[in-house]
Amino acid sequence: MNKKCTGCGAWLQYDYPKEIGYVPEKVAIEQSQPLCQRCFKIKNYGSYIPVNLDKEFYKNEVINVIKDMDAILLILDIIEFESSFDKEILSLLKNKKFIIAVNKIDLIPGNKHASEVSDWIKMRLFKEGLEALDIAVLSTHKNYGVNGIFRKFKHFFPNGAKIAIIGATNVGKSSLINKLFNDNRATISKYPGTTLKTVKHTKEKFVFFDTPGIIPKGRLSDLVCEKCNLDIVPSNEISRKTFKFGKDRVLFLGGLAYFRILKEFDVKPIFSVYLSKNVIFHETNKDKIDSIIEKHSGNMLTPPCNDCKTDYYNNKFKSEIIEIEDKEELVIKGLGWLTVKRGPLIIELTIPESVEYVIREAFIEPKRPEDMF
Ligand SMILES: Nc1nc2c(ncn2[C@@H]2O[C@H](COP(=O)(O)OP(=O)(O)OP(=O)(O)O)[C@@H](O)[C@H]2O)c(=O)[nH]1
Ligand SMILES: [Mg+2]
Repeated sequence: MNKKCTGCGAWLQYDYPKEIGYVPEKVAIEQSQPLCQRCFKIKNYGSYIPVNLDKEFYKNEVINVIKDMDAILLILDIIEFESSFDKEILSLLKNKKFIIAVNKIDLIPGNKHASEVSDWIKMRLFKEGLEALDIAVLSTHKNYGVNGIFRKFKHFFPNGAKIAIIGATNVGKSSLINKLFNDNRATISKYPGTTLKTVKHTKEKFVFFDTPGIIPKGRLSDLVCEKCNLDIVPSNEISRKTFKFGKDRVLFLGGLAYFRILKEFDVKPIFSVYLSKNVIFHETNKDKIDSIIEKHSGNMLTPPCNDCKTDYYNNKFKSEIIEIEDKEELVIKGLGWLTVKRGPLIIELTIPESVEYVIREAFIEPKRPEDMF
């Protein structure tokens, strides 16, 4: 069969039910544009069907597609910004014309004007030596900014163009396709790795190529089971809690990571932590760290859940001393971030060794003292 699934791009086949692209023979014969069984189940039942393809498979697919393009549309996720602004992904933009779209702005806590978001992105691109044709601010959930993107392409390419939509897994590439075409053609899901091969969509003189997401390095959310992954990656409102802590107080972020305040100066530091609502905070003293992990991981300290905690704690952990100044943020990739309101904040952070963190100029200023613990 020489057809691709319109939902995920996999080549359709009816011989191997456990392989990607499987569609029952009867459906393949009767329907002109059948969906593979996996897409059918995701779309109709919201089921999750994991696919074990390695990182290189997705990356090579994207590298091949962009060779032949007039332009690239790189989608970033404002909430998972540091993972989606991955060096490997940015390297694909070299010598290409590109537009950046920052998606999921509906999840930003507080009021942030679109122009503030795009100025901040411009500054981050400049630091990487990159210049976009334009920057768009987007929420496919709220249908905000979608038509603006198409207008930008028409402006820069009045004769039409071939455009690859690329980015990390789960940033909303396929969601954008569905909004651009005002239908439900692409399979989208809460889980990373939904699109498997490139899918081509034509609109007026433009051809958009929805590509599989690239798996960035260093995300904590990739170390837990699928259920916990959903709990960690914010899909609706983000929780913000503000703390004023003295020396040797410890804050657990679920059972995933914790940090201890190492020093206290004249006044206690104040900081806000932003995480998915499903990650539970727990405050304690330094002497209780080990006993709390032993007694409460998988229940009071969750995620990780009881099913994946053993695998999670089998990772090698690192403890690193980090100093964060006023108006700076510490971002733990694939988990969340912490903004310092009154610093300096000197902590010892304990996270799995493969997880990366970044200190950046604050994007979101910590707010009102009334939500302070
Ligand atoms: N809050 C919010 N969620 C969004 C938005 N856009 C997409 N999502 C959600 O993000 C998740 C991933 O969306 P997809 O469109 O499948 O992402 P993708 O980039 O195509 O993912 P892969 O195919 O795995 O690379 C889904 O749960 C979407 O509902 C948005 O604007 N706001
Ligand atoms: Mg997709």
